[in-house]
Amino acid sequence: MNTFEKISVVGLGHIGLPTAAVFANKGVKIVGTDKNEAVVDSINAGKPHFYEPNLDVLVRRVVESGKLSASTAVMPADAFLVAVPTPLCGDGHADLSYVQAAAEAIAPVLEAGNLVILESTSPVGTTEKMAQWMAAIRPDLSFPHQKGEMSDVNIAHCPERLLPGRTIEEVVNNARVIGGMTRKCAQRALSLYRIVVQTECKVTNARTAEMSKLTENAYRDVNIAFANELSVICDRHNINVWELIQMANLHPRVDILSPGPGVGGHCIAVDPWFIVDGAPEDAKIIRMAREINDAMPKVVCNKVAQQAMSLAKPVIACLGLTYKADVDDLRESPAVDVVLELADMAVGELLVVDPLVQQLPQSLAELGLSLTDFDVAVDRANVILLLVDHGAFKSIDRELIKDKIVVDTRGIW
Ligand code: SAJ
Repeated sequence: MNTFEKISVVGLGHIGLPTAAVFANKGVKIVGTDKNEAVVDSINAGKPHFYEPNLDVLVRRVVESGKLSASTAVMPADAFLVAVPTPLCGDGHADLSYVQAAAEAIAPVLEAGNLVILESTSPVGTTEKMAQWMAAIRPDLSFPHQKGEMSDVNIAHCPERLLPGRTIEEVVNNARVIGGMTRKCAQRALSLYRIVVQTECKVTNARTAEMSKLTENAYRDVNIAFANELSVICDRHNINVWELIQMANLHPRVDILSPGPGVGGHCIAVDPWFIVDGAPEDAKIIRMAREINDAMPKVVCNKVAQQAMSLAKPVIACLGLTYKADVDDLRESPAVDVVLELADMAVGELLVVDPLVQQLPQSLAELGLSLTDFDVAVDRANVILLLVDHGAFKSIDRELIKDKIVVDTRGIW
């Protein structure tokens, strides 16, 4: 019952592919599925379709050994791992259409004794919905919401917590929260993760597991919002917020995070909304934190506009575009929002610099902007706006900027 000879991974993206490769490397036969044919072809040729340290070597190895193969159709297996996107709709709801599509693709090949695990970050109740979507297609099988511990199919939620850039090691070394729709579902999911996970696995119910992932990211969002609110208050009182935080953090029970131009990435800026959406009356701090963090790009732009007013012809070097330091990821980046807003406000000429970005996002390219070399931008600009604390910017020669207006949103100078 608890042996998994063949696992189907549905969704071969930033989470699904590294997870599939790590399981395959442990000798489990993995049949991966992705609706994108180009992704499937690339994986079957032994090549990941995105950059992640060490993933290329691992994928080549497991494809060559026959342990990993990909297809656009879901194949029968002992267990199914669903790692599809759960983006935010414009109205603040989670878009569960990818989870539903995955459930409906798995259902036809399900057999009694199978285990289905949802890894996608999901609003509370999604795992139950997934069970219902499968049950609607397979009335011949029983599911946990119908037969509890006696169900033919076991279903669990085990949220991914992988940090891009470190996914291969984190699949193995990150503690996991495993939430079963029943106790047996959780135990079976635990035995599956034990194949690869070398650290603690906490077993709970599906709803707690769903909420735990949302809680982790909302916790961080709220704490960053506190730091951002402090920075606005400090500006009003002409206090250096970085110095202030350093002082306050000397207290043994205070640990304030860093203010910045806002919160980006595909997780922290998104997941708290799933909590708000599920409990709009009660999620007061969580909603406000999102609003505070989302307002930060505008705060930065107003500050730049105010400082640039004294200049006849402001030329602003915007340093950094990615959502955080030392990644090449532009998703939900507040730095991009700042540049867009500055262009909209027509504060001055904009020069955009990011050594980690090869191509400007469409929204910026459409404005006629292009990437400028650091040296050229700093030489030409009379305003230096630091948006991302990339290592390359931390070590610049301060002489270069000493006669310019500097707005350092990350407190590195
Ligand atoms: N940020 C600040 N001030 C800080 C810390 C971060 O402004 O003091 C900003 C960053 O610049 C960035 C954003 O917040 O724009 C998020 O960065 P992050 O490093 O805090 O988190 P992510 O989005 O890269 O990854 C998070 C992680 N979750 C937590 O730390 C609770 C990661 O472990 C999760 O796997 C990931 O979300 C996810 O998949 O949910």
